Amino acid sequence: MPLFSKILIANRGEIALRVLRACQEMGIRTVAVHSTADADLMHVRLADESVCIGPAAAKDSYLKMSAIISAADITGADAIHPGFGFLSENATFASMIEEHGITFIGPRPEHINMMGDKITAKKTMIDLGVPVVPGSDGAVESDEEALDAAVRIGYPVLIKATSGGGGKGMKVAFNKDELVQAFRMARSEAKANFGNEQVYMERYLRRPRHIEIQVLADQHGNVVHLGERDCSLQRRHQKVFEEAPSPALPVDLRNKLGDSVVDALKEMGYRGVGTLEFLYEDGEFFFMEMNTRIQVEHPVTEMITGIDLIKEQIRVAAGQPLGYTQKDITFKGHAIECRINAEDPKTFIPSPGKIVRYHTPGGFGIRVDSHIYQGYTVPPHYDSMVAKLIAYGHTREECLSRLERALKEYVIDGIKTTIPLHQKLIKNPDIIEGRYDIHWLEKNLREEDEIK
Ligand code: MV4
Repeated sequence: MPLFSKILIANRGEIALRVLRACQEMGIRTVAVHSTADADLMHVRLADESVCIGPAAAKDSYLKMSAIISAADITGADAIHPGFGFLSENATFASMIEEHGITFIGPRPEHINMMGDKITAKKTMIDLGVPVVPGSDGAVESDEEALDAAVRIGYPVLIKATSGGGGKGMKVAFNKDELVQAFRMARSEAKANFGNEQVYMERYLRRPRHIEIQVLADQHGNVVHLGERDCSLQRRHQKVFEEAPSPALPVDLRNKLGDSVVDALKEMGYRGVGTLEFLYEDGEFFFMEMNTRIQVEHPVTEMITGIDLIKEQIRVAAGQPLGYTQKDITFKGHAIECRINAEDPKTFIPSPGKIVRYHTPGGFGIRVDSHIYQGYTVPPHYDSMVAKLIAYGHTREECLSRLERALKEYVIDGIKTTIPLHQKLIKNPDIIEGRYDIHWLEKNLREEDEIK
């Protein structure tokens, strides 16, 4: 079956280059689209064709559906890869593309919509037998309903926006005196942030880990899982450091959860890549949300499975069958990703600007996914992530030692980066031992501040 002849990459930065590299290896021509601030991006130089789609502000370029679809029409692209962020989980965009006779490299619009609504996502997973955080039965609309639900769930409870995700507008209530105010605040923040005031409630887990499962499905009903990633090290809901496998997860639990997730997605008729996010506490898993896109941290899964997730995304979007089953997938060794941001490593204030000297680490077990180069100017308009440093080792210890020496080799001069933060992190006894939960990083950054 022929794949696509030309793919338009509707993204920027590191992931745009990652997709371009996959296309080139597959013999597929590429179209880069970029804003006026991004003409110097590496993938724009390497693409077969490029189209400027608007000014720097994302809403006028990378989020402008008409501009992107026009660029696809003009260049004759037969598929669009949305990357992550921007329009990657926009069901309207996916439908519009398909109406133009262009393939959206991603799930069906119905599944994007279904998972974009967090209440529907949870209900779906409950019905399909996936373990879910105990909570309200759907939306909570009034003070009385909130109080009733909290009694059933048990305090502390967490109030979340139906249209949310990424932790925005979440409120904890430890008792009934705190609940009504928390409920009202959550609703007004949800309205302001997402234009939808609907909220739901969950039992608040105090010190869980964030563990997510990678899945891959073709259009013929074949679904596999590619194991988990531990993404507990976050700051303000931004992941900082991710690893696979999780240092906290016994192998039998991984297989059990993986099988349950695969069964659920088969039943749904899902296609494409996806990630199910769970909280893990005291040996128990609780589904929170599903992301219907490729994720930033996909490389750690690639390193321990040997599967190129971007190529698989392209193949299944073209209708090709997976060609392997769950028992063909093996997990080997350990991989860790450090997200390197153009930020002050202490204050996290963005540090855009010109890179005057650049030297990337290399050698056995080291991978750098990045679009930056010497002489490149990091623009101030977008996300501050400029590189992902990924280390692989037969053991977690070897992986950490490779990271340590690669972080030492890495030279990025002219801007501030979070490399020093990672250097400190990987020398911390808790990190070395794999003893951390979702609050570990912020707590440790706070304590460091207090010492000084
Ligand atoms: C939770 C939770 C505790 N209990 N849900 C934050 C982002 C959003 N996707 C879900 N989040 C959380 N949901 C229940 N029932 C704690 C968090 C949370 C968190 C989750 C993952 C990684 C980092 C986090 C940091 C703070 C809170």
